Amino acid sequence: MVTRIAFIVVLAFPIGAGAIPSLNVTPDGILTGADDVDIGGTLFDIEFIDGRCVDLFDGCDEASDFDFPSQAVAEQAGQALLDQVFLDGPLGDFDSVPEITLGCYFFDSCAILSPFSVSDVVATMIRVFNDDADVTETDRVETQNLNIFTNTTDFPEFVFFRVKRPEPTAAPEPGTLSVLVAGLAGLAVMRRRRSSAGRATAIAAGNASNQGLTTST
Ligand SMILES: [Ca+2]
Ligand SMILES: [Ca+2]
Ligand SMILES: [Ca+2]
Repeated sequence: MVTRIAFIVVLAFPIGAGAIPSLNVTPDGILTGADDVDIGGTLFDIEFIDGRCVDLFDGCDEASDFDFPSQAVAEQAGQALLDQVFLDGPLGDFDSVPEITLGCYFFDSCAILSPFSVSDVVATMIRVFNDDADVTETDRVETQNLNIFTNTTDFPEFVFFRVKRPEPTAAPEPGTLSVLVAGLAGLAVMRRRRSSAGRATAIAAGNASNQGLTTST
């Protein structure tokens, strides 16, 4: 009976609960993020990153700079991390050992932050408080204000989370650019030739019909 229930659970889980996030863990066992985190029914690839709000979130000067630009949505994102990512599992005890999350070096707890609003130089953030297992404080999602110039690299107990940004693509090299320009110039020349050839044909046709008119009269 137990086996049968386990079998049903295994079968039902991927359908009922959506995709399970895949955790990104370095060979040293540090959690750097997770792909396919279910936040309100949409899957997001999340990364943990130290730095300053002003650098990590497009200037950190308006709500549209943020991945989750309302308290409700940001809270949902934070809770999703607690429920789906900060768990003890085969890849690491990411619930009970806060300092194996990238950017967290404090044994006791870690606050993983995502800004959702900003006023002047103070951003209001969601704070996923991941506590270690053996103290009375429990994991929770709350809010916190932080100066937009505060660098979480300087704080062992703070790190940001955000939607993973695409790898920066290399700017076209001068060689590639000159080939492109030459190609465009070639197209323009061809177009010009084609239109003057067209004009010549029209003139020739016109002449022919004129001649036709003169012979018929
Ligand atoms: Ca901005
Ligand atoms: Ca915990
Ligand atoms: Ca940090």
